[in-house]
This record gives sequence, C-alpha cells and structure tokens, in this order.
Amino acid sequence: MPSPQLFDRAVAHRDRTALITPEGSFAFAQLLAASAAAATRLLAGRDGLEGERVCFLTPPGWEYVATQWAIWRAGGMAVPLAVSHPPAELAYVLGDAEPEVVVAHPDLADRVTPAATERRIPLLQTPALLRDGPTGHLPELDLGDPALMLYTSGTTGQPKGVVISHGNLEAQVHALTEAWRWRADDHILLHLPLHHVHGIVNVLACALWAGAMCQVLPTFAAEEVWERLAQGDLTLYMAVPTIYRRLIDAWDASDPPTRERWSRGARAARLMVSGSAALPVPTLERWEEITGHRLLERYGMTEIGMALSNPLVGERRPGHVGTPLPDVEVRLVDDAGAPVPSGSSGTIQVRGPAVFARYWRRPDETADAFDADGWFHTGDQAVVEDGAYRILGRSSVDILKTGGEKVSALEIEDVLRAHPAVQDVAVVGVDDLAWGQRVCAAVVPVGDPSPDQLRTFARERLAPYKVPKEIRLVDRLPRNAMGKVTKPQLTALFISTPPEAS
Ligand code: MCA
Ligand code: AMP
Repeated sequence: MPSPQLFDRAVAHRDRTALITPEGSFAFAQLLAASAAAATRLLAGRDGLEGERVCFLTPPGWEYVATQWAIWRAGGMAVPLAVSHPPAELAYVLGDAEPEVVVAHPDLADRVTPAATERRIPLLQTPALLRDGPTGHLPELDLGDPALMLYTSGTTGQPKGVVISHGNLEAQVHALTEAWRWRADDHILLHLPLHHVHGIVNVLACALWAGAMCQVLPTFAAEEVWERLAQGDLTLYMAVPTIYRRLIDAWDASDPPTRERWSRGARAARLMVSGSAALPVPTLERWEEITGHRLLERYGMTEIGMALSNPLVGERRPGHVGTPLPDVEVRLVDDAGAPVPSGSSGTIQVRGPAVFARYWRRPDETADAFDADGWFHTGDQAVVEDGAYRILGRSSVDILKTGGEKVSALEIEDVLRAHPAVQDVAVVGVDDLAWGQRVCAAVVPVGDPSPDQLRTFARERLAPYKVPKEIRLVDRLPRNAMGKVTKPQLTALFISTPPEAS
C-alpha cells in the first residue's frame, strides 16, 4: 500500500513558513527536523511504534504540531487530549486508549500525572521530547496504518475512540484541498480546539499539505480574531456558527471606524467556511452584510471527515450543505436501510476512502455503524432539494450539539445521577441562538441540592461544554406509557418557562 505523502510534500516546501504560533514562526524544514528527532526519541531504538497509542496534551501551537508529526513519523497513533478537559475526562481517555506514553506540556502535566501514574503509563514532558537530538531510521508508513484517534460522544454513554488511518486522513485532506482549491500562498487562522477533525484536518492538515501558512491562536477571542482579519493578509477562515455569531456581536458592539477597518480586512480573504453545526440563516445573512462573504457551509462528522459542501464557485444556498465532496459517496436511506425515493427525507449514509477504519476496541459498535456494503450510518436526517442537501437534524434526541461540540445527554445524565442528591435526571438540548443548542437538565432531587452545587459536581467530572447551562429541580420527569422520559415535552418546559419561574 502507498505511503502517506504529507512529509514528502513538506520537503518540497521546506523553506516556506508553515506555522506562526505563540512560540514563534517555524518553516516546514524545522517541523521536519524537530519531528524526526522526536520520533527517534519515541522509538527508543525500535523499528516502529506499530500503531501504539501516544496521548499528548499540549496547548495549541508549535509543540502540538511537532508532537503530532513525531508520533506519526514514529509509526504511532496520535491521541490528542483536550486542554479544556478536567482530569476525570483525561483519565477516561488514558484508561480507554492505553497509550504506551503520555506526552504533556509542563504547564499541563499535573492534569494527567495522577491518571498516568495510576495506570503505570510513562509521562514525557515536551521539553524532553522536543529537544535537539539525533535522527535515526524512521519506519516506512502505510496508508492503512492508524494515524489518529479522536474521541466522540455516542448514544451509548461514554465517548468512543474513532480510529482514523493515514489513508483516511489523506482522503479527507485531498477532498478539501481540491474542492476549496487550497494553494501554497494561502494563509489561515486557527483557534479551533485541536482534538476535533475541524481544527486538526480542515484547517491544520490541509494547510500543511498545501504548503500554506497556519497561524495558531491559543484561544478564541472575538476582538483578537477581528484584529487579525483586519490586517487583510488571511486568505481563509473557518469556524463554527457560534463563533460567527460571537464575531457578529463584537462587530455590532464596536464603533464605526473599528467596524470599517475590520470589515475591510475580512473582505480581503478569498473564502470563509462554516460547519460542525447548522448555520442559522440570519447568521449567514448578517455575516454577508458585514464582510461581503457568503459563508460556505459544509457538513461532516468525526467518523467521515467532510462529506457535503457548498460550491467554491457557484451558488451557496442558505440552509443547505451542498453536494458530495470528491471521492465521497452519500445517499439517504429509510429506517430499513433502503435508499429513499428522490425528494424524500432519510438518514445520511456515507462511503469512501475518507470514512474511518473502526471504533477503538468496540467491534460490535463498528459492525453496527456500517451496512453490509460498507455504508456508514451517520444518524443525521437530510433531504435533497434542487440538487443540494439540507440537514434536518439528528435521529437521536440524546445527541446534542452545543457551540460545535457534540455531547451525549446520556453521558451527562450518568454523571449527575451519581450525585447523592439526585434521584432522577434527564438532559435535553434546547434551541439557542448563541450555542445552537443549550445543554439543560431536569433533576428530581433527594433533599434540597442547589443547581449550582450540581453544576460544580458536573464541572469536576465533565468537559466544560457538557456542563448543563441550566438545571431545574422538578417533582417528576414526564414519561410515556412505556415509562420512557418524553424529551420533547421536557424541552418544551425549558423553552416555555423562564428559570426563575421554575
Ligand atoms: C465553552 N463553553 C461551552 C462551549 N464552549 N458551553 C457550551 N458549548 C460550548 N461549545 C462554556 C465554557 O466552559 C464556559 O462555562 C461558558 O461556556 C462560556 O465560555 P466562553 O469562554 O465564552 O467559551 P469559549 O471558551 O470562548 O468557547 C466557545 C467556543 C468553543 C469558542 C465557541 O466552544 C469552540 O471553539 N467551539 C468549536 C468546537 C469545534 O471545533 N467543534 C468541531 C467538532 P462556564 O461559564 O460555566 O465556565 S465537530 C467536527 O470536528 C466535525 C467533523 C465537523 O463537522 O466539523
Ligand atoms: P462530530 O461528531 O463532533 O464530528 O459532529 C458531527 C455532527 O455535527 C454531524 O453528525 C451533524 O449532526 C453535525 N453537523 C456537522 N456539520 C453540520 C452542518 N453543516 N449542519 C448541521 N449539522 C452539522
């Protein structure tokens, strides 16, 4: 099987700037040299890591990219840990991935040290991994080799590892660089979290593949992003709808000369993309008024990369996500798995070289996710209207999207249920202009816990975006004749009564 081309392509771009990061600017040649030396260190005399997992926890920037490339070049599977996650979530990933080593930035090492020590996983700090050193022989990689494992929430409680091969990655990058015509003189800003496909593949990997320049900001801050856009040298920008909303709010709150400066700079970009959640049409329209850019909305998923995209050239239809990307097959099926007649809605299925290899150590769930002909079942409903797909929502009420982050209602319920003052609980996603959906929980209490106490309990155990924005204490949960909580009814409760009235 052929080997990944990413590193050979970097050689061709060796003198160009690859990264502008909080730690400084780095050429492709520096990335190649540092990752080769670090790969040699990870190998410690072995021929290859043979897909062994290496978890890494670094702030977004040079150390992140150099570590990721080092793991790949040593033949390992890179498992990025989320900087926003509390120790409990990190410990879960360590326990599930069973890495041979955890790499951590010194400032973040405390968060993983107890879990690594308990599991006897060695911890290597980034200064030790990335210091100068000799480069030894690096293994030949195969497109079938595992490259990346990203954790995603499902309908079965705890997050599962999605194993993405080098071939999957390459197919994902190929589809996007072709469809959106990435060029070596592109320049993109990156502030998305680096434990998701959106930041890792659509922005970082595509930029490095194209020989383009990627500027990494440590976090998202609306005014800072506007100031960068105002400089007028960014050619591409990609974000989730919540971020476009925040940028619009910051623009609205600023004075006329600032607005004029920001808008002028943003207009100089050649393409702005939105995805990871439905882009509300008012957001698309307002962004176009402010910047002159009609956002290109596309649709993807951790397991498949990007599948559908509005066109780079031609009509970008509001509320629609366009047509299949190069080498991606998409179809809509009914509940029995049969393709639906044209014009009918159905569940999106996807097939092609970009689709992930397997869920980590979950053969049954992997088998359930595909049909006999290799179609992956996304769980998203859609319809094709005049040739373009429109996403209608997810089949399961238990999968929510908040600020572009996918969360499982069941996982949050399991955590809250472990609190001694919680007798019963149900979590729902409530439509919200800023977040897309807002995570809300209804709790049947034992005694008199305060919502704040319950939120603190959740915050210690869950990623911040999973912590319910609102918790209401109720006498009982609405249930149907089968005893199942009727979540639409519960959602209506959060919409119809303001918090203070509950
Ligand atoms: C932070 N908070 C959130 C979220 N992020 N709550 C709900 N949903 C979120 N996504 C919490 C914070 O912990 C805090 O809680 C409060 O909300 C306000 O925090 P703030 O500082 O305002 O938020 P932030 O840190 O600025 O983050 C907001 C964000 C971020 C910039 C929108 O969530 C973000 O970068 N989202 C993008 C996620 C993404 O890349 N998704 C791609 C995955 P408290 O006040 O209680 O402390 S999907 C994907 O990869 C597929 C393949 C695809 O199609 O793209
Ligand atoms: P994740 O598993 O975090 O990668 O999230 C993937 C999910 O995000 C998809 O299954 C969809 O539900 C949702 N999604 C991604 N892009 C869009 C979009 N443009 N419109 C609506 N939903 C989207």
